[in-house]
Amino acid sequence: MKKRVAVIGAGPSGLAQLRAFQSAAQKGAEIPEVVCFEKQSNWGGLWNYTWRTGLDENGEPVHCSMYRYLWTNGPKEGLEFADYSFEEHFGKQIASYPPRAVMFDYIEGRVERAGVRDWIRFSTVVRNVEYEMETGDFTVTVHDLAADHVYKERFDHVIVASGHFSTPNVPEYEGFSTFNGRIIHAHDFRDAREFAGKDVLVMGSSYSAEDIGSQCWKYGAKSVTSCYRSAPMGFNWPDNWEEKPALEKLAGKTAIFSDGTEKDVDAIILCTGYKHYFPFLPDDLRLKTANRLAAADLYKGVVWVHNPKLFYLGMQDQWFTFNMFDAQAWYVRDIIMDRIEVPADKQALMADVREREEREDAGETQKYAIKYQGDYVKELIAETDYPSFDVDGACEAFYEWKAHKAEDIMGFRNHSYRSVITGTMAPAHHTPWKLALDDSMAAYLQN
Ligand code: FAD
Ligand code: NA7
Repeated sequence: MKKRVAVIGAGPSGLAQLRAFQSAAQKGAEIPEVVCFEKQSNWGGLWNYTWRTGLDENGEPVHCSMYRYLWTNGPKEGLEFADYSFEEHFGKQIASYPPRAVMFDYIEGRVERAGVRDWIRFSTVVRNVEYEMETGDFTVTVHDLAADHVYKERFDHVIVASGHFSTPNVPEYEGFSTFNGRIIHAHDFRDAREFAGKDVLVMGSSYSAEDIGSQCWKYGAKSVTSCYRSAPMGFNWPDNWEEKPALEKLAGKTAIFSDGTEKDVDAIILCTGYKHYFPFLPDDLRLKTANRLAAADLYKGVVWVHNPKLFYLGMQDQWFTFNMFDAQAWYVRDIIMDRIEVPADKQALMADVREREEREDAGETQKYAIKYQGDYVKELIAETDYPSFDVDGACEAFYEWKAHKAEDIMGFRNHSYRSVITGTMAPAHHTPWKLALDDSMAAYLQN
């Protein structure tokens, strides 16, 4: 009997898994039966934009955390698929920080060509996964939302690719319940124009705070105030952007910070991160980890040490994204297809996790972290037939990107980088980012 493999989620990670199996089949290998369950009605994961917030048309939590006018926050040269370049997809080289719609088109292009759409059961949410000791397989319970039908199927392996930037971490501060303005989490932020003319407070000092604050600034907020719990972002902000230490409380519309300073604000956007949240998994299968590079309990970053028939993709904090998900997916495929052996000794699996954690903790700089994740990508691709590429070159693009941000936070997206897949230099975009208000694919591709 053919093995059966369940993939949960058809975002970039789940799609990487489908493409990995399809590419083995294309080379003549006998592959397992692969079934992908996706709760949304289309693929692309977070990149599949919706205007909706809260609950979706089926009453499920909306997955999307992306917003209008989102351009990639790192250079595309750091995430390019090694088996499907931007040039191959668009027929030409394009500028380095594509808007979301351009990225969605690119993600979709590879899997359309692979012909794997039929492997996906859309509008189908995974409700429960259980491992049966006697039979050594998993029972997966799903809800077909379109047909309103719940059913179970058995699988030899389960691959969790449901993402971890969708369930918001929402703290509460004194005075929130009596504030007469909008308080939203980044997950529910959609259109920066809503905040034009307003004094906006963004809480947090990571990617969401930086980018959502920048969006609000670009689309006409009167002022942006950001506040940090641990460390400031420390960029050279425009004149109407001020960075403050931690919020202590609100008094009416006045935000009071830990240094005693105050600012009247009209709206608060909580850019306070996300939770790894797997409501469909029981205790013995459920990953509990901080958002870090060495995710807890995952051998080689993907194999669940407490039951190596279960895998997780993309659960790390991310410098590398699409090409790292590919490296992981090819690796998991080869374990399932008995091309790569996982040590039978659980202590060995846990020792691997410990070594990764210690090595991550040994470094303090962002450059160290980028190289650490680059080395991880190299480690995995060395063991499979995923096309090898210049990972160090991609790290270089990330180092340059960091320097460009330090130079000019509202101008870093005007820079171009060389593709490590095709060797071609990206053209400069026709309009500086802060003046480019139209984020459509047609506008972007006019280069
Ligand atoms: P996701 O994209 O989250 O996909 C997971 C999929 O699983 C979804 O389709 C979801 O519907 C499905 N799913 C979840 N639960 C279930 C269930 N129970 N049953 C069935 N299906 C389920 N990365 C970059 O490289 N560049 C960027 O510029 C960038 N910007 C970002 C901006 C924002 C605001 C956010 C939040 C993230 C950004 N990222 C960016 C990182 C992003 O995590 C990755 O690009 C990528 O989307 C992760 O892919 P994934 O497949 O692991 O997860
Ligand atoms: P991150 O990178 O997890 O950052 C979360 C931020 O929120 C970080 O600055 C935290 O401060 C801050 N935080 C968390 N809890 C609190 C509370 N209770 N009070 C104040 N501040 C808090 O999430 P992002 O959304 O920025 O980025 C996630 C992904 O989305 C990323 O990959 C991007 O590509 C887009 P800390 O530094 O821990 O003190």
